[in-house]
Amino acid sequence: MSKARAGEGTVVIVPTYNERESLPKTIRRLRAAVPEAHVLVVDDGSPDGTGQIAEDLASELGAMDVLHRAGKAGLGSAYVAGFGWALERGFSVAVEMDADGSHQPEQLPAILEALEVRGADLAIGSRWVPGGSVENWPRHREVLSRGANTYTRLALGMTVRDATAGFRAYRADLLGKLDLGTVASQGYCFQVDLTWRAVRAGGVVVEVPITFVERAEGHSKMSRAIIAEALWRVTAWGAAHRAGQVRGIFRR
Ligand SMILES: Nc1nc2c(ncn2[C@@H]2O[C@H](COP(=O)(O)OP(=O)(O)OP(=O)(O)O)[C@@H](O)[C@H]2O)c(=O)[nH]1
Ligand SMILES: [Mg+2]
Repeated sequence: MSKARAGEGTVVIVPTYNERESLPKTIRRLRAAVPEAHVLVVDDGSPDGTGQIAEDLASELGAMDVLHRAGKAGLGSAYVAGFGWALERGFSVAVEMDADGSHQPEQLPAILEALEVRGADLAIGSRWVPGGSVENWPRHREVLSRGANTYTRLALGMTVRDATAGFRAYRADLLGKLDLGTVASQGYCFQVDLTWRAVRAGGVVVEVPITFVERAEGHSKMSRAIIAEALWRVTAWGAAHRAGQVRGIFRR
């Protein structure tokens, strides 16, 4: 049975896979930083027992639910499930946040403010705008992230500087227009996919500088397969977009 109340409000969706050390700290910091936000953990049957830890936290703290899924099905599908849950319950804002401490809950108010004050439909916590940064990242990670974002900007013709970023807030009205049932991308590519859908749906996208902190505990789920997925999908979307533009020119 869900403990969420229906109606207005913000829900912070936190996907987890083997985050038993990080999750409690992250959720407590989140509750202190944004006490009014509801929390939804989407756990994919973590073998380390993160799902039960999340349940214990929900009983202790309240205003928190846990969605348990049978097995590891990817970050993208965890968020799509979480968004569906949030839209069904009438939340007006849905936030994406990692459990591993990379996204600092104390910076969430600034992201949410971009929705309230700057008219954003999607506010992205960005590493690659002035004032944004990364802490404790090896050089190769920075090169990869900057390179992926430059490639994405060129391939898709978007102006967003950090389209792979995963600390972000969506207005539910925008999410409802993004045809979430057709999202197939999983890793970083999921973030690019939703940014691209948001831009094409006419959403106002605003980037807010954040400091991204490398995880201190647990293990990264990033892999060569996730990088390869981003590369081929972005290339395919870019090619389809350019082909559409060319057809448009000939139709004039
Ligand atoms: N439910 C669910 N959560 C996942 C899955 N894969 C990753 N996550 C969670 O998504 C968040 C981001 O995953 P990370 O492993 O930190 O991946 P990343 O942030 O892209 O990579 P790093 O920068 O190396 O940490 C974490 O909270 C993970 O536990 C998945 O398949 N299912
Ligand atoms: Mg991480």
